[in-house]
Amino acid sequence: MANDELVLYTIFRSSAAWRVRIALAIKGVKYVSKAVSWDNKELMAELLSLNPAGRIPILVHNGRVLTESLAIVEYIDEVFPGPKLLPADPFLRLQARAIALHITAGIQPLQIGRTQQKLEEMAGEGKGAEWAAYWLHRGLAELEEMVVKTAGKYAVGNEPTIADVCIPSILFNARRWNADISKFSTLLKIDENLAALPAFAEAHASKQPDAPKK
Ligand SMILES: N[C@@H](CCC(=O)N[C@@H](CS)C(=O)NCC(=O)O)C(=O)O
Repeated sequence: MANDELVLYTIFRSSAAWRVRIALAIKGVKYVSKAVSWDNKELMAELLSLNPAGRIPILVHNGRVLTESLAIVEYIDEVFPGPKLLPADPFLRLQARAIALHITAGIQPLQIGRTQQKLEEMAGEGKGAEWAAYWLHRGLAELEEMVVKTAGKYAVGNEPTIADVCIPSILFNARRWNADISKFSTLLKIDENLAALPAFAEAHASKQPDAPKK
């Protein structure tokens, strides 16, 4: 794996790219980070040629184009050695995937930029942010109830899984859009435990080369 070439199309605060950064960091895999800017026409043409959905993350591994963050995380887990993100036990694996899907399919698309923009066009200025805060709060309230049943130190038991890969960025978005998450104590504790792990710290939005300098 020493000669593998990996290029990640990313943006520092993209929640979907953040998941892939965590998975790569957990496996200790080095990659080249290509910061995307939606205003850069040349880069956008390149991105669209790789992913017709025009979305990030895109991971190019030895010339193979990988899209969809959860599919990429599973690929990374299968291809690279290191701690496993999908538990060996089928029921624990289901729980980890169910949490990951609740976040990535059940919450994230409702609060993303393109959803907010369309809503503002249809319902008026300021409605996009209000909508995002509502769905983040509701989706995370549901998630809190889920993790109360599954959590140990992390979302499912005491080892980080694909579920945990999805947690820091959705809580970051909740804070960004002013959703009140103060009562979700299990989620907040998991987030704190994850933040203490070097791979999660390294993948944080604030640590990315394209993050605004303070
Ligand atoms: N289901 C996709 C979602 C990807 C996604 O929504 N990416 C965002 C950044 S977090 C994006 O590219 N947004 C640009 C757009 O929606 O046009 C995944 O998990 O990879």
